[in-house]
Amino acid sequence: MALGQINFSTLVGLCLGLAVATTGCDGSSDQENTTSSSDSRKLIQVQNQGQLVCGVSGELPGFSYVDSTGRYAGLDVDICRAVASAIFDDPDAVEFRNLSASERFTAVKSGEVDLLSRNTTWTLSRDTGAIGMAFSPVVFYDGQGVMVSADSGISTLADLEGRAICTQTGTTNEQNIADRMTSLGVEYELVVFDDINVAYSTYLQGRCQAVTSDRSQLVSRRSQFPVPEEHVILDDTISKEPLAPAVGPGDAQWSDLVTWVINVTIHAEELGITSENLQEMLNSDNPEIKRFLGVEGDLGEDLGLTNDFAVRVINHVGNYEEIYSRNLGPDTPLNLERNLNQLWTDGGLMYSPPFR
Ligand SMILES: N[C@@H](CCC(=O)N[C@@H](CS)C(=O)NCC(=O)O)C(=O)O
Repeated sequence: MALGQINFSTLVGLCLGLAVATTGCDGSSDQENTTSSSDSRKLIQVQNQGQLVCGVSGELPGFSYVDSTGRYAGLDVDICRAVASAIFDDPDAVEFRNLSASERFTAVKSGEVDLLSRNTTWTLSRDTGAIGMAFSPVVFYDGQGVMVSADSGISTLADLEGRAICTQTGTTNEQNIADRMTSLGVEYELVVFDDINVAYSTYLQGRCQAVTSDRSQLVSRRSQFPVPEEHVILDDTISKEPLAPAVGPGDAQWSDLVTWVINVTIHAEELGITSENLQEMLNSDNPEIKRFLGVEGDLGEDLGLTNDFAVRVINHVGNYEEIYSRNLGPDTPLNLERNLNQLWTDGGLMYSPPFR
């Protein structure tokens, strides 16, 4: 219903070049939601599709997987849902596509997916050249680790001399381990797989003495092992893995839209706005909050969205802290400390540019 109304309104706005008033579905009120025409071909296509097609891993609890109720869940999944909320006021207006590491960029370039939200490290060569993604802000600062079995006697990377290490092809992990072992002068055998499940089962069968990946992924995968305590992650963090969503090149407005939806989640945490207190915050006298929530100003319109797009995102998905806690926090099997993923005001790296 809401979906239909918004598509219709958008279509009318686009065809006639008119601004059309619609009503928000979050009960947020009396405030006017203005849908403006858009310069983004991708946004128009997504609006016409009536849903966002989002590329995820689908194999990684905490980030993207199908939970016990059959629903996609995880931090990467919530980014897809946040973008769908901003556009459609509906976090379920998403079709998820599982992509392997080596499939992911082609799927964006070919237009098979509208957004890639798949534990993907932002690097220079992925930003430029033949891959040429347009990356959005980092949603999780990670680093690469190495996991071994607790009784292997391996406690440093040097102990991996002459051993086999499993990882997935098409990843930064494959390249980073090679760099680190070369600089340490350690001879080892790298065994790569296109299918991550095979990489981990090969490790569990003992055919590789170690498996390497982003630390969050090692923790996520370990939580699903038959006996997680039998596996330890070495202290060394061998790389920086800033994980960020990405879209295809050449559509700056689409890229801005995804960027500012992510910024909404971070800025909402900074302003203390949650899905719980949102209605109260809509009555705030604070000019910054009024502008951010679209009670005043037209920040959303400039993105091709409604001015209450932040309200939609926070209402359906929550702020960054809510997203983090739900997927990776102490009540989840991953139980990952926020560390670098805290707000800048708490000593972390999460920082949104101003909403003005
Ligand atoms: N962040 C790294 C690694 C990403 C990655 O694909 N990791 C593998 C594990 S090594 C994974 O998540 N596989 C899950 C899958 O293929 O669904 C990158 O962007 O290259």
